[in-house]
Amino acid sequence: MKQKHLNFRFIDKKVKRYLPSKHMNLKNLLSAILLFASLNFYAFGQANAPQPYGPLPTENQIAWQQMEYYAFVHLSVNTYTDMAWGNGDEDPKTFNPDSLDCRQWARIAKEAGMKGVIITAKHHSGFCLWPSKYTEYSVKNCPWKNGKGDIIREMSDACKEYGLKLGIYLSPWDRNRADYGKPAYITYFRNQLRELLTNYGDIFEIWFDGANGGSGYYGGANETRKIDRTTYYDWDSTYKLVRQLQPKIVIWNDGGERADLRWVGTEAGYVGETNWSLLDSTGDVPEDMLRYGVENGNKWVPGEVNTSIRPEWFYHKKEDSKVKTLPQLMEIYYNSIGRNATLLLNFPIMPNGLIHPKDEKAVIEFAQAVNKAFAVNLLTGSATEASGFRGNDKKFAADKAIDQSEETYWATDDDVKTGSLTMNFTKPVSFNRFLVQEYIKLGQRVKSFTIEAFVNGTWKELAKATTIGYKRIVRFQTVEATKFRFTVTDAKSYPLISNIEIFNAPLILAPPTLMRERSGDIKIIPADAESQPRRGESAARAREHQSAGREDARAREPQPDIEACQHRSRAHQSGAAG
Ligand code: FUL
Repeated sequence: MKQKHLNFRFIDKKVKRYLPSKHMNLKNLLSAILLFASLNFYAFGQANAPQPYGPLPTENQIAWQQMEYYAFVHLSVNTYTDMAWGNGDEDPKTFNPDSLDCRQWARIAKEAGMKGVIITAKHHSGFCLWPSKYTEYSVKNCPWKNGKGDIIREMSDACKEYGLKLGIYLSPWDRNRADYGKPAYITYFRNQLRELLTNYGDIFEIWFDGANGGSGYYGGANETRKIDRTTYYDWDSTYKLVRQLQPKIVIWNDGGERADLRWVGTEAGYVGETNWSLLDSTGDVPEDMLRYGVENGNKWVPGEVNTSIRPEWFYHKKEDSKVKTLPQLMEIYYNSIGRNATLLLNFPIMPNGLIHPKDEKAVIEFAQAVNKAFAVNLLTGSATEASGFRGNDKKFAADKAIDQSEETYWATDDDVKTGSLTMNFTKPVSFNRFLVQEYIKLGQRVKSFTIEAFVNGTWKELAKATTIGYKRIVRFQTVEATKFRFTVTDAKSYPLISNIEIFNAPLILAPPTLMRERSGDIKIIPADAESQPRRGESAARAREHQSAGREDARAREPQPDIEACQHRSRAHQSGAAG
């Protein structure tokens, strides 16, 4: 069914006899008015406003999701011992980032297109990057700035200068404290939270890492301590304190009570292709729920993809040759921001207090490639038709999905869970990326969709995909077409589509990646499987491979055995956290 436009020829005939004339009487005039009104209603009705469906995001979660991309910085005493984690007994005298420049970090983040920075105010070592009044294990007792420095202050000032938001990582596990595991530590932890959430301006996100390897210095006890992570931290009360001090904050927590954001179950830089922003508010969250969310979950807990630009979180010189390549970073982009998550990309800070030039180069090239890929939305100005729209009300018509407004959307009637948008181009258009967004303020609804291109007189399926959420980007090999069709094939409730765009991303020229699987087989992964027809193939032949391209896309979902080679195990998954 096409969009219903007013048929003026039909109107002409029908109303001719009612048009005002010198012989017209009052009765006829009234009838004419009524007829016009009803025809107008038939053509463009007034629909009921769409109602929320299922759990909804808070304003804070929406503001956070719109940030899309932000930085992590890791710096602590273990930067100077070349360890992944500090034990808690590292001498503060070793901590001397003599060229420390938070403005360099902020500049790089800004130039890379990031919207904020989350800093490890306290990592598991317990060493504090700010002069906390509750401990001596901090910058107060290090040679840097003769113990007068405050890295959180410098970071906060730099963020303000560069227009970035500030986030704080405060490790609940503290390997330095003698009272860790006892009730007194919770008071200490909350005192520190109060300092951090009071003295440094607005904080957009707080990170409560669930890692706990058990062993530590613990004020000289040098032992293994287990805590019951379901009760020890009393997260409920801590969350209240956090929200009271920072009403606009979002809370990340992978270890305790359900917070505002969820870990996606891996640090390898991807979330599931299916990604519901929902979880159940109680009960365990196994890895697959973290990865894919829970379709019928009762709480809005969207995923954040956290990964490092190098293999580890802290700086290790030996990793100077292991900075992620452009194709790897692009892959991460599509598998995080392109799959309804945000991307939190880490910079390990060098012992001198700076981001390594190789990391800077990588992240700037990454930003340029993303900008190029999404520079020109080829749907702008194309003629749009919907299979139908809500109550025939122009407010919900097809063009609302291409009007560049976040507040308008194409919507179907209450009982219609499928439907399509077709774009007609005035001349053939080449493209290889599709971007789509749901109006998540009223819930996440779409379960599956397809995209097709009209090539040489027939519709060819480019891809089949599942969830959308805040943003979904689909890649496929370049196709040249005169029409494009997006079809919602299943949804939990009538879909609300706020935006669709298509792009022709340039090919990324880089060598393929070689990966050894557990079986011993070597897998060759092309740097850019899409963007252009396969080498040596004509465009027409390449188009026949569109469905094969879809298979490629599925194969890119990291498989468990491949992933095992990439994925560092997390101590808190081992159960050591108690
Ligand atoms: C993990 C920690 O153990 C790592 O050191 C790092 O901080 C990462 C972001 O979270 O759980």
